[in-house]
Amino acid sequence: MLASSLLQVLSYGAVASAHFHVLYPEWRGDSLTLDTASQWIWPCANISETTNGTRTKWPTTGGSISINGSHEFAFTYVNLALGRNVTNFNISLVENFNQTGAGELCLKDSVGAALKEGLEKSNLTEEALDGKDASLQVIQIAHSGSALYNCMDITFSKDAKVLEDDKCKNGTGVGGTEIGAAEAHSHEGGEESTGEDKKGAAVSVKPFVGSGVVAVVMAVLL
Ligand SMILES: *[C@@H]1O[C@H](CO)[C@@H](O)[C@H](O)[C@H]1NC(C)=O
Ligand SMILES: *[C@@H]1O[C@H](CO)[C@@H](O)[C@H](O)[C@H]1NC(C)=O
Ligand SMILES: *[C@@H]1O[C@H](CO)[C@@H](O)[C@H](O)[C@H]1NC(C)=O
Ligand SMILES: *[C@@H]1O[C@H](CO)[C@@H](O)[C@H](O)[C@H]1NC(C)=O
Ligand SMILES: *[C@@H]1O[C@H](CO)[C@@H](O)[C@H](O)[C@H]1NC(C)=O
Ligand SMILES: *[C@@H]1O[C@H](CO)[C@@H](O)[C@H](O)[C@H]1NC(C)=O
Ligand SMILES: *[C@@H]1O[C@H](CO)[C@@H](O)[C@H](O)[C@H]1NC(C)=O
Ligand SMILES: *[C@@H]1O[C@H](CO)[C@@H](O)[C@H](O)[C@H]1NC(C)=O
Ligand SMILES: [Cu+2]
Repeated sequence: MLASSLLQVLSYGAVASAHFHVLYPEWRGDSLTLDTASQWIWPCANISETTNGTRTKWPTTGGSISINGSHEFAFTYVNLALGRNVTNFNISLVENFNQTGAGELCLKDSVGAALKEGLEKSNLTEEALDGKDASLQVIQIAHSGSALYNCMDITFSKDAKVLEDDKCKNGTGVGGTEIGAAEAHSHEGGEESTGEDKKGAAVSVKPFVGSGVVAVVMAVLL
């Protein structure tokens, strides 16, 4: 009996600790229940854009992003790919971010500066973005070092708004901190691999010292 309840705890732990839900914008599909889905599969949990077909209108100045994490902490990235059926998530909206506390985490309006910078690099204006389809990719890397993926399909709209406060909350004890590049290199033991995974995951398309640092500077300047 002890053994079986231990087993239950372990298997519950394995499931509960290995995944995250996307709350907003609506995700491509429920990667926890769809048969062929797995959050371990790059770039979008093996869910194609047409599985569900839902696209959320999202502001051209950057919209809200809300997830429900199951880890006490996880390095969290949000990337953007412009177009449809795309795998080139080369615009980084959130990086070097350490989600702390399990539960609902909502970024209401904090990705605007990074989006602006990504558009500039892509030679696109905010006006040109209006009406364009795109996909967001959320990556979480937990203590095990493996990366989890989920994607959300959007259409940029100058008329779309960020979430209202009552729909965008952080759960009790949930928050996050910026990881400095130096700090991110200073893990010990098992966590060393998170640094490597990070590079492999989001970063085939960008250098380690990326736009996040610049985005922070911009956020301060703006
Ligand atoms: C799309 O997927 C989400 C998450 O699984 C689900 O809530 C929603 O009902 C789906 N929509 C359609 C049109 O299938
Ligand atoms: C990915 O999804 C396809 C169907 O869309 C399926 O045939 C394939 O087995 C899935 N891959 C994995 C590793 O589950
Ligand atoms: C987040 O996930 C936990 C565990 O599955 C669940 O109890 C909770 O209701 C979820 N919160 C939201 C806002 O979806
Ligand atoms: C996206 O891919 C799906 C499946 O591979 C395909 O049916 C669909 O036509 C593609 N859409 C675009 C816009 O290329
Ligand atoms: C991330 O947050 C967790 C929980 O607060 C902390 O233990 C860990 O050291 C943090 N990691 C980094 C690199 O900031
Ligand atoms: C953007 O434009 C500049 C100057 O015309 C060019 O050097 C650069 O390669 C362009 N970048 C992209 C991503 O197209
Ligand atoms: C991202 O890739 C797309 C095409 O795949 C390209 O048009 C765009 O300029 C790239 N943006 C950056 C910031 O590299
Ligand atoms: C949730 O926490 C993150 C990290 O501390 C913060 O950036 C964000 O603004 C918070 N969200 C809300 C709705 O307060
Ligand atoms: Cu996990």
